[in-house]
Amino acid sequence: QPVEVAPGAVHVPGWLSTETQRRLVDLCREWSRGPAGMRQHRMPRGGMMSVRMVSLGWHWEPYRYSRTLPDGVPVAPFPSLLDELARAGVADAYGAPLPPGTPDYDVALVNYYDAEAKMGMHQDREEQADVPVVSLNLGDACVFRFGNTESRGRPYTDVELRGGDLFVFGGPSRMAYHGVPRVLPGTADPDAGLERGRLNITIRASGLE
Ligand code: MD5
Ligand code: FE
Repeated sequence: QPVEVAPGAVHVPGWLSTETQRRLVDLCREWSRGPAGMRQHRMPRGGMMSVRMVSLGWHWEPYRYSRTLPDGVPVAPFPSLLDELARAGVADAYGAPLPPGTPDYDVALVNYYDAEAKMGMHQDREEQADVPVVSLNLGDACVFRFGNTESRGRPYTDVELRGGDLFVFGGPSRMAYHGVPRVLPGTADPDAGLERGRLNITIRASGLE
């Protein structure tokens, strides 16, 4: 039941089984622990991001990738499960697998949103490869704002993303501005493993060596 929101931007509601959601929530908890675990980043102008993040494969911070955290701690490895889910997600969203020769998925950002967290409109432009981004959603629903490639402003489309949903952004939508204006607290399925807050796993190909 894929829904094309814009060319190359496809929402697949209810893509993850309840069991896979629980497994991913457990893995997010593991990835969040330890010195390479979840942190809150400072933006270049001084404010703190409200979303908490952990990176796998490459460390993302505003606005660059590196192999180590600022304190020299190595980044946790990129799990092959996320490559498998990303490829399966693209195939289901687009109705065709990624073409041979597409660079491999090698980085994931796990974003945790509490009830008050938001993400401003931005582009994902640190990657050097033009490969669709895959977004997996767990826990509370949110309003996801999908914009245009020209500016942070209108036109945009607001989509409700719920726990278990898949979203794939590629082709002409890869450089669209997007953000999360609000979380919808208390909307998570209690059987899906996350009682409060929203987790988003965004899987990407960095195109970096
Ligand atoms: C989130 N995360 O819900 C979103 C989901 C981020 C981020 O935006 O950068 O961590 S991933 C949404 C996304 C990725 C790449 C392209 C587009 C959307 N897009 O073209 O709209 O926490
Ligand atoms: Fe983004």
